[in-house]
Amino acid sequence: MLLTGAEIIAEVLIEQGATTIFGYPGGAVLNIYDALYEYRDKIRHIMTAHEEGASHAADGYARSTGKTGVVLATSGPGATNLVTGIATAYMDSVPLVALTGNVGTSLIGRDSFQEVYIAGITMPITKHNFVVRDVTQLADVLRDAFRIAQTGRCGPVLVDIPKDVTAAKTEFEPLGPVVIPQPALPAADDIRRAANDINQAARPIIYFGGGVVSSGAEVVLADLIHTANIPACHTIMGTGVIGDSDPLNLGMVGMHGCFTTNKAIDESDLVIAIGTRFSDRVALNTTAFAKHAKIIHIDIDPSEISKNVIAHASLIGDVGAILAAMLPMIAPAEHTEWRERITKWQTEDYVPEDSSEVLRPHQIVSTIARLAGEDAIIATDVGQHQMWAAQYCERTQPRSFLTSGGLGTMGFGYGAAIGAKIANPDRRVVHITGDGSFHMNLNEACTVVSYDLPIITVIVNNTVLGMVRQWQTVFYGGRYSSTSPERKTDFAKVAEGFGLSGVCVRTPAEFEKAFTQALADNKPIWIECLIDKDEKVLPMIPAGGTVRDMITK
Ligand SMILES: Cc1ncc(C[n+]2csc(CCOP(=O)(O)OP(=O)(O)O)c2C)c(N)n1
Repeated sequence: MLLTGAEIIAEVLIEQGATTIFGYPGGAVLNIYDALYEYRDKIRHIMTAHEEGASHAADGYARSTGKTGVVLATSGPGATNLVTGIATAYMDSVPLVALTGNVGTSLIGRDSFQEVYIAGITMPITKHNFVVRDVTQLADVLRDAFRIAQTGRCGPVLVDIPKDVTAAKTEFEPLGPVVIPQPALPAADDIRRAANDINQAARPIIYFGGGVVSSGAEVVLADLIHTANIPACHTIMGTGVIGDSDPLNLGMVGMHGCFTTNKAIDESDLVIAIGTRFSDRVALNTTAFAKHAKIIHIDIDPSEISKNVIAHASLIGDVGAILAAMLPMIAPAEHTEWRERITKWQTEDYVPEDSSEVLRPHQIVSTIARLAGEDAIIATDVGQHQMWAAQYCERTQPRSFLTSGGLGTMGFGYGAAIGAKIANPDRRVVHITGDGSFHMNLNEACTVVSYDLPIITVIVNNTVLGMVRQWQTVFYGGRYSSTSPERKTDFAKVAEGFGLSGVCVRTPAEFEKAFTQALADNKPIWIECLIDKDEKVLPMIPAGGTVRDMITK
């Protein structure tokens, strides 16, 4: 059939299963928006307050479902407003297709109104990007974008489309969804060798990350952990993969991980790293990390092997498929002595003190986890509240804790919560934010109200840029340069102005009452929690340090 470029975009989105897109209109994408009007029964377009919000929403949609998120923006400032969202998705390996309009092909390169070279700008933060100059190539380029976003290690792909390409016509033939090639399994001998190492280890530990979530490998990972009785720890991206109540789950590793976890890595004789990349938040000191251990690295991306920490052996491919192939070769074990040592360390773990008079951050998060239940999705912004959320959120399912791990993007949370709620209308979505982060994205309240999304936003308000201030306390002798903005924002009034409700609470009892009410009302709401500005995220290992440098006060 003969279609315009704009209609072809709509057809390919449908063909690839993308029935929801997030975006914001403008001159260069007018033809696309006109087509979206025509296709409004088949494609739901969610208009956010800001293109950055749209990009985080598409990302939250993808993280919470495993499907590819799609975001659409106009040329120039619309396109550059996507940059933070694209970089966020890139750092956390989230499949995303970003569509940008551009000025007409005859205007490209002339500093035309709202022209930017977005393909150049996003080159280092996309897996790949395209500029489509000929409508006859549009359908295949879009299909390629979906294929690349989901192949191997997932990530964002950008397709820039000049305005005249969206108006031009060509023949279109529908195809099915792109086929994602499955990576080959490593050689059987290599898998056997790794299994033998695991069988022989006296003090093994599994350290896993977001790759397990991308691969959907949570069940086979749990089987491995339980068959061989191997204690496991995770990065922030691996939160929820194994429930906190599992005695073999030692919790989070790294800068704000528990003492036991970091100690166990330090004393282990074998680290089995699965779907993770030894980032500087985990392997804070790359030469001292697990220095008594042999390291087996299992990952889909060969470029991660020995990038930060030298691996003694590696298995490249889909982590779920590799673990499934390895499982029959794993001998049941007890590791009694090793587990006893770990249990003893657990008695030395940092435990924050509860209070009934003032709100303590761990109590806020534990209350959310308890009242919202296991099925709730938690989305966070970035800062201390993010770490408290990770430490105490008690998720038991993958894809239920959405956070910007790699880029650490303040302003990620509200958009991500919107994307998650659109994708999962029957699940509770709670957005945990800080007062600093929330000032970066509270404009998305209008989106939440427009689409009637009952997202509960919990603002952990310490009145300061807490995480940066914590570093100033610990490493700069309390010289608080520009971390106390002295803002006088009345969140409840602002909420009201946007058309949702807001309350402010100061004690655990008040918070529990407000949160319970919010769950019952099932409407969008902001709950502001006033906490002390000197609350710290503990424990903490300073950058470049080891478990021996851990701070607990
Ligand atoms: C976009 C962006 N700008 C700056 C930073 C640096 N940064 C990291 S944490 C933080 C403070 C966050 O403050 P807030 O959201 O109030 O959370 P809190 O740490 O107080 O819980 C800042 C400024 C960042 N991560 N992202």
